[in-house]
Amino acid sequence: MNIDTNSLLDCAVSAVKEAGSHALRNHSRRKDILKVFEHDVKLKLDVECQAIAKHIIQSTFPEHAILGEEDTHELTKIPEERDNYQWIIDPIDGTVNFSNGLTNWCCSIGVRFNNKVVAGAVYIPVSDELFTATNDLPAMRNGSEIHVSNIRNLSESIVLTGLDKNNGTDAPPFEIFRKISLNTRKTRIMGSAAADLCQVACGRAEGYYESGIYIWDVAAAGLIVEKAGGKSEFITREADNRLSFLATNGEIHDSLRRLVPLVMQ
Ligand code: LIP
Repeated sequence: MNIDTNSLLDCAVSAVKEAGSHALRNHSRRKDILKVFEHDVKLKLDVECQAIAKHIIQSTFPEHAILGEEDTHELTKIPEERDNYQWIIDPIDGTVNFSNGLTNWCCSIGVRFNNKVVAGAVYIPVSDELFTATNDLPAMRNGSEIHVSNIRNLSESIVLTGLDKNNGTDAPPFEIFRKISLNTRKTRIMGSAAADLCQVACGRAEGYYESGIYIWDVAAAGLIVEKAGGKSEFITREADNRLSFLATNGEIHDSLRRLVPLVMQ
């Protein structure tokens, strides 16, 4: 059954706002850590915020599938759904930022049907910015339409990225970072993929590239970039479901893309 994307978006908006606001209200508990990894942490608030989002989604759409970052223990088995809606939740994207008191983090929820994202909402609580899009509505920031920038040259562009450190310092991401830095006006690592993509969507940066991320980092915000007039694409998908993802204002897409596969494994 096809559902009006407005209903999906309304539910996604309630869920990101409730979950994101819960994290902000409980900022004093940001160091309550469940698990420490070499380059990451998992917080009690990650789990709580996901539960809040799930409860809202399940109350409205009980038959829909949910893929939440905090439920996914076996990363080789990320399920895809056919002929059903699948809600993809990142309760706190930028958990390390949040836990350390840095302000760039967000809550992100995308809705897929037959593996195509049809609605997405990203809420950045600290700046109270809500980014939204559906496949038939434009991208918006706090209810006003947004557009990517019209910068055409990579040399004048700001590109946001991250460094996937899993394979050590000789790994391709370090070489890609060097190339991007040398060919753009500025490269920035801000620590939240979904929030970064929203910056591209509203014209504050021209591009985003990162490897070693997961579908919940980019599902909602990839659509938001596209509906703001930009372009996004999955470059690779590894056996463990880690992804390389590129999104731009469209104008610099080919130039930025040319820097990526040269050093890709
Ligand atoms: C984070 C991303 C960030 C990336 C981190 C991590 P999390 O998501 O958004 O850009 O560099 O490795 O994946 O884990 O905070 O939801």
